[in-house]
Amino acid sequence: MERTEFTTVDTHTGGEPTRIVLDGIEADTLTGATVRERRDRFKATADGVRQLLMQEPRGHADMFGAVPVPTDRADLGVFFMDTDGYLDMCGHGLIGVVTALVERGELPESPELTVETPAGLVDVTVEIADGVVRRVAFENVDSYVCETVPVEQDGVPVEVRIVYAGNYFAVVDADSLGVTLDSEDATQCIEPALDLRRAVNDAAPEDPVTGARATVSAVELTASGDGDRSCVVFADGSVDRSPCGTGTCARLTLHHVDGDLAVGERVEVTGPVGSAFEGYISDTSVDNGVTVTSPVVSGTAHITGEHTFYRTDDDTLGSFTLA
Ligand code: PYC
Repeated sequence: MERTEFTTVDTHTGGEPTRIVLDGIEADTLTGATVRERRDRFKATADGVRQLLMQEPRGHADMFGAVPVPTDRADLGVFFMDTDGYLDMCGHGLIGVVTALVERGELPESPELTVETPAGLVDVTVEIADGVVRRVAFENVDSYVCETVPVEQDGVPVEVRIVYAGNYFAVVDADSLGVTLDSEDATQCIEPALDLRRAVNDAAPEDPVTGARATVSAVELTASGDGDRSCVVFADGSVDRSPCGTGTCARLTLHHVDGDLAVGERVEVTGPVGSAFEGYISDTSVDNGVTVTSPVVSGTAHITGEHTFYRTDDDTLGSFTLA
């Protein structure tokens, strides 16, 4: 009987998991000149590994993962995956990976690190005390508002704002979708969010900076009043338990463009299980007539355990998601 093994260290960032693959992936499925190329090669040649580690029975419907890869442009290269595919950037995942690798001695105990992601280079600041990472902040890639897309939800017109923050987000007021973020049951957000993502992507929004099509991967349902709250739905209906790192960047960018957030002013965004990220806009510029921000977001992660996963050749079930 043949057995393949994969070693992971798992973290959670404000309740949201990141399964970090340390060993077991064939090196020739990770080749490329950039982290994006390495991710694309993995996607083309070893997507079964993603499915095996993210989906049931070894993962679950809301599992999230990261694969550290070599780079000579930064201290660390990493790409991100979920039960359904890949994201170019992930804030909670980045906080989890940096926390785990610094605490395990696999990254230098340096307060300043750079990380190459498929979305680009990200600067990271690490607060460490007694060998424990207390907080990780990242300055995301450039973020900007793309456009407002009018869609109909159950015959009712809804205004959806498309924001690039390392991934394309459709940001919408939860009330306008008929859901509340006050409920303990965040699963009520899933169907309306997936319907909205389909409608928005059918409308083919454009990225005003690159001129390319902006394909939305995540929907951010928002509520304000008693502080900023959000619930981000992505992949095939996964709910981010954290406030979502890149989603928080999208939110900060919208606040800034709407004149509600000055450069340097700090805000906290709370996610569906009550955990919060803090953020601010560190700088702005203009590209192609569009206001571009540099959002900084910070949060805390914890290592939850280590795994060695097996796949034996007599295990015919493989991996699956429940339809
Ligand atoms: O933290 O950026 C994030 C994220 C994206 C999807 C899930 N989490």
